[in-house]
Amino acid sequence: MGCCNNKELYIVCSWDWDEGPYVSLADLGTAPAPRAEAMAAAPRRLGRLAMGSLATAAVGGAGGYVMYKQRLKDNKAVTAEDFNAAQDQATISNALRAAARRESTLRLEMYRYTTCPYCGKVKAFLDYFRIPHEAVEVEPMFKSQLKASEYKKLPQLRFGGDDGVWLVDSDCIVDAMSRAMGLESQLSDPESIVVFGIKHVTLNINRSLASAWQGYSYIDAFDTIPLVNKLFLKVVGAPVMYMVATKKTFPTLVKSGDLKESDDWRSVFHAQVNRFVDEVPLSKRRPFHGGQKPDLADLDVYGVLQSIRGHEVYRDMLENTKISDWMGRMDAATGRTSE
Ligand SMILES: N[C@@H](CCC(=O)N[C@@H](CS)C(=O)NCC(=O)O)C(=O)O
Repeated sequence: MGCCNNKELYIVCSWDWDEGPYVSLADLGTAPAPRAEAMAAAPRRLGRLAMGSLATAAVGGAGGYVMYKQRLKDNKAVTAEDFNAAQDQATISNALRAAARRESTLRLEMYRYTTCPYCGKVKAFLDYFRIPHEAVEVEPMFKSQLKASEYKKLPQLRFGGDDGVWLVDSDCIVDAMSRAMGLESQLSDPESIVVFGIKHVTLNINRSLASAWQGYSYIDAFDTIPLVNKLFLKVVGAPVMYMVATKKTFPTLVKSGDLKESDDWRSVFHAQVNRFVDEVPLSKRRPFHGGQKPDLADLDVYGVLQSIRGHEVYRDMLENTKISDWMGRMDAATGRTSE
């Protein structure tokens, strides 16, 4: 994902911000109006435009809110535990063992959003252990790629293609894969680090409308997603994410004592990142949390942070915290080329 999103925002709104009132208002008419007439008509047109914009925003906002509520309901319709339990357990264990040995004959698909921190954890795990898989990008608005699954959250693994079995929920996936690989002890994972700031990452990405919009620019890279969905996602999705961050996530974090009303979100996020580096402490001699090799804490934190790669918040973090050397080492360990 690139940092060109502010430019896109500018393009979407350019009729409004960029042009002088006389030129742009005359351009809005069908026939060229004489200057005096055009100037007299200008306030009326401006009024109509303002009303139109307000109505569109209100309809978009209300529509977004209804969709958001319905989505919360759908997401809760079945739990990950129940969904996983309903799968053919023998097929899952065989598939997991074969995948762990990298000998699977079954197709392994990982359904994800690029920007989902939970998906990032699973992706980092699969990449680090070189477990062959196809990443299937789910279009976040309508999630049509998930038609075959009753469970509606991501990440999800599917073994065996169309009629295959599913394994969902990042913790369930990583636990099951670790067990299949006999890795429990190597991958000890202190609770304090597992929960590494997913909410803080989301909060920072959605701290303003422009930032939330940029959070969706990654979608432009996927040709499988129709243009109209991309636009809808930005126009409706970004404001919804911004509202959720400011009106829901932030008050929840204040209530739970994770944040104070007066906290600067960016500084808190950076302090958290530095704490991860300092706690070990990470250095050339101790390159990973796990020592000479990454452990699950390394993979979790790396995975969560990959969900914002390419966003301004990621660049700012690399430049203004101590994480950058470790990030380079993790890129190399997971086979990702740093850009
Ligand atoms: N406990 C789950 C949480 C997964 C989750 O909340 N994923 C988000 C994306 S980051 C999701 O799918 N939200 C529902 C949606 O997009 O409708 C896990 O660890 O996998």
